[in-house]
Amino acid sequence: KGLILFGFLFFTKGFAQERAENPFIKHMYTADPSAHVWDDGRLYVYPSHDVEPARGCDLMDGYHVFSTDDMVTWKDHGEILHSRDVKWGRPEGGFMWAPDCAYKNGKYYFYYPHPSGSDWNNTWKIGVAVSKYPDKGFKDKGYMKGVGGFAMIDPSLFIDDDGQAYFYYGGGGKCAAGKLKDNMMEIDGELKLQEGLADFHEAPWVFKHKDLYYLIHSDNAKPLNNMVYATSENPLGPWENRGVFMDEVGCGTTHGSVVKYKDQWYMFYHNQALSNEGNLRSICFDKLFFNEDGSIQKVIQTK
Ligand code: FUB
Repeated sequence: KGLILFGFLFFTKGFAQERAENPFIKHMYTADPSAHVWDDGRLYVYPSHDVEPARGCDLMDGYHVFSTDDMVTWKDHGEILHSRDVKWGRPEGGFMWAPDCAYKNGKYYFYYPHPSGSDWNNTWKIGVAVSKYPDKGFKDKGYMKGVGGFAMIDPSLFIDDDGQAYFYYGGGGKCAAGKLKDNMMEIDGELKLQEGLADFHEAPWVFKHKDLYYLIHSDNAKPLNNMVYATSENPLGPWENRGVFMDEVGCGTTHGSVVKYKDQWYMFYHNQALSNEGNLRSICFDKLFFNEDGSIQKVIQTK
């Protein structure tokens, strides 16, 4: 009997560890997950923080970071930046939207969109905070220069194999990108509108798989957006649209990131499963698989 019980416990534990417990952060509302694997061997997720009451994205006011080394147990490292820490920011706070983080020359650079004045709709900047650590010690260093012209939201960073950093951002139908200088705060040359994307809405994220560059983003499908992808042989395009790889998530927004960890690719995304309310979102992940020809198989969302 003891042996049978041991076998049962072993089987259920193994099964539980294989499963993605979605949403995997349950003690607070989170959205727009940007996932990275850093040199310490852990996978870190930098999301937005939705807060109650579910009034809209105006109350989002600070960022937490989460990490894991087994995709099962997640650590909340606490708040790494709040609007009160941003000297140039909107006096009333709020509107700390979808962030990303990059590692370069021994430092972590945290990028976040935030209005610089009370006229929140016309004063957005992409702020940059820097730290020696991935999960603490971030100090605001001001905002990126030479970035603007349209929706200043959804920054994301891609570091190529040769160490060159690329900066992407966009919303409202347009996506722009450019090389970053070594200081990680200035564009080297000019930002370029990304060509070849189809039905771009927002949430660009770039990664590389077998020498091919992939740009994922949300589309404008009604009533709910899907995640689509495009590929290119160049990190700045032009891109070839490859279609939907993840259906709508049951939420008014969709936004995510793709990362490889311990030989498995994952799609991080959010839904509203915990609240049933589009302004109180929760982050999830599921496995992502490629076909031999480089196309992405449809991501199956586990609930
Ligand atoms: O979280 C605020 C906004 O909602 C993001 O900037 C968009 O991508 C959408 O997810």
